[in-house]
Amino acid sequence: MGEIKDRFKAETDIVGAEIKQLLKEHGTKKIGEVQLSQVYQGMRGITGLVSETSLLDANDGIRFRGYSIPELQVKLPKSEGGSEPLPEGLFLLMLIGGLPTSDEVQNLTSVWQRRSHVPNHVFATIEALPIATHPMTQFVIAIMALQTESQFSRKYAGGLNKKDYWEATFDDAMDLIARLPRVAAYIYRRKYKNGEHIQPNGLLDWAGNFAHMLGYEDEGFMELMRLYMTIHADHEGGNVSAHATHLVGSALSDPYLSFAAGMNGLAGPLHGLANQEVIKWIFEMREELKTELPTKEQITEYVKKTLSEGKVVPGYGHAVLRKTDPRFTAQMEFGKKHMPEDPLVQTVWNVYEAVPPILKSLGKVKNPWPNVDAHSGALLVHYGMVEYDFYTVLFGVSRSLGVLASLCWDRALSFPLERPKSITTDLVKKWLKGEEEIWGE
Ligand code: AMX
Repeated sequence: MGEIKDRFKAETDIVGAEIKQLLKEHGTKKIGEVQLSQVYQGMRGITGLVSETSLLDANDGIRFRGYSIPELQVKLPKSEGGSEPLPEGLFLLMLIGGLPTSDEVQNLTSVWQRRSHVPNHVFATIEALPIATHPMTQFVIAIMALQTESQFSRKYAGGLNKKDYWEATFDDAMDLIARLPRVAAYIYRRKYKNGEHIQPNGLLDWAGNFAHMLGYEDEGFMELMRLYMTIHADHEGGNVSAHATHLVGSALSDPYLSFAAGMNGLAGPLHGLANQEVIKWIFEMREELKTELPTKEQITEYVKKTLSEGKVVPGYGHAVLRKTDPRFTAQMEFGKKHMPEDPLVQTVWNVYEAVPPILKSLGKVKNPWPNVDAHSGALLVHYGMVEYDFYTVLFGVSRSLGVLASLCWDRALSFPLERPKSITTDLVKKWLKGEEEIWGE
């Protein structure tokens, strides 16, 4: 553990010094102009954040410290006999930069195993909720219950030197990531498996152990979890879950409070909840058409019906991406390798052929291609995880890797409170008439 922390500190010191110099020399350089429409339309295209862990290209998709998903599938360490990357490796890459060795990844697995204890009051808090409570709500409440363990919050109350914020943040991030699989698996077993819980297996890696605690021992499912936890981890800094975690963290709210905020954002249907919406939509289509494998023509008609009801086609479109999401492609490859004959998986592929031309024909959808959520559910159903209400929790466990690595960087680089300027439409009208100016605070 000490070694990871030392390397992180050394790396952030170097980057911190570079940023200082860079701002001294170029701090007043303009990097873009903001149009009035962008202010009203979700700040699309406004560059206003720094997030060191990953960068999204509209056409190439996500790159983690410069590496694409296909590259990482080759270069990151795997479990023995496995072929999917271990998410521990991706975390180290995002946290420190540079591809980790197998030994470094194994070391992190042991660190997280040692730090994975979840206090009983967290389980009692979950148990106090009605069983019908959505798994994401249970997940967020459990994270809040875990906040009693925050070292940042305890040390801050005791008078923490600014220079040491990063270290307490780092410790909280490690503890929280280590604990999340146990919390998530507890919610799953409580809600869907009669509360028959499964103890952790200390011999397994982080994602393999998560699969085990969920109740899935199939090696294929464990490999899926390793892939799933890797590809959902980060998508640069502006998406709702990453941005919310960063924003709340900028108030020096500890990592538990900050991550819970991010998870509340992930629970929205335009963000992480889309993965449950996709499979629900496909199940409803199959039921209405009374077939397991609808034809492309039938799918086309069903998509048109969805749109005519004023609904979005879940799993399609993206705020930044303009091509098929490489995270979709990685899952499609997994499907081709492990379950090419599965009718649900084939339906996902048929939907992929049917939807883009229809969305394109609407003329307003900027990206007609599938995103990560269009595929994930079908793979999970294949292994028996049919409880789609739970899927966003899986996404959330994975997302902790990226947003908490980023939060460590935020504190190490001493990023300040985030506080953009907002305006009123009344001010806009006066500004357009030349009566008032729009100034930043
Ligand atoms: N189906 C139908 N209409 C869509 C659409 C889709 N999949 N994607 C975009 N549109 C519509 C928008 O609703 C908007 O319509 P409006 O002008 O009548 O309000 C118009 O096309 C323009 O939108 P956009 O600029 O292309 O997208 P955006 O940046 O505003 O929103 C997103 C992006 C993801 C919210 C949107 O594509 C969407 O709602 N997709 C379906 C939900 C989904 O899959 N979300 C998951 C995203 C990935 C993730 O975060 N996990």
